[in-house]
Amino acid sequence: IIGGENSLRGGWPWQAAVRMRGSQADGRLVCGATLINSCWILTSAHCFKRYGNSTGLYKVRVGDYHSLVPEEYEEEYAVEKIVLHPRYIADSNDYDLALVRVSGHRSHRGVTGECVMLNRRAYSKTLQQASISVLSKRQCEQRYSDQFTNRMLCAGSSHDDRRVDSCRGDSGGPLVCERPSGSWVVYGVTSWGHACRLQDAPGVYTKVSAFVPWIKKVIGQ
Ligand code: 4AZ
Repeated sequence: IIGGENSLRGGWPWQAAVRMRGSQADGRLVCGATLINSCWILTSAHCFKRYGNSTGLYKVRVGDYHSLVPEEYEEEYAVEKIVLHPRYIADSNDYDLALVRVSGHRSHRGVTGECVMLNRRAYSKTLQQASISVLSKRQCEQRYSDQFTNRMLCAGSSHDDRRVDSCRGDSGGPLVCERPSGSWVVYGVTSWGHACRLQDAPGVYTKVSAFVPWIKKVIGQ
């Protein structure tokens, strides 16, 4: 996130992260994700483009705030299953959604590889949050023309002077909205955009509402 702020510890209890497991890149951040029940996380399909969708390569961390400090509430799990949306095609941004089933076995927290990661790219060490506004379909189409489909929504900063945006490392993570009742809804999954924090280039998110039947079918309820 660019232009965001530190989240509160435990403030977004459904926030999860897909990280590399084993090898020298242990712990390296792959993508953000959202815990949608006790076994499944929602993320974007393009998260598995680079290293493939073999479950042994990844682990899922939940409850994290400071990526380098093992904290009381954080937990890591092995990955049991990765289900990419069947209509997702690599190199397209459409249908950019995946479900990951987390194993019941907690795995060990690895910290070694993270120092490597820190040297490679300057991701924030603490979980960030930012407030953005969802734009109309017409505004998104104006900016992205036919790349923008019915499976997407776009959102950006409402203040020109303090622009905030999602960026590399945020992919797969949630765009959430609060209902008047106070409950929160996963509205979007961070997917793509033309650069980050560029004026007139809102971030593009997978529109979760278009996938509710598929999600229910996969997670079996
Ligand atoms: C990325 O590279 C990325 N501002 C994520 C979000 C956006 C752009 C790029 C949207 O993962």
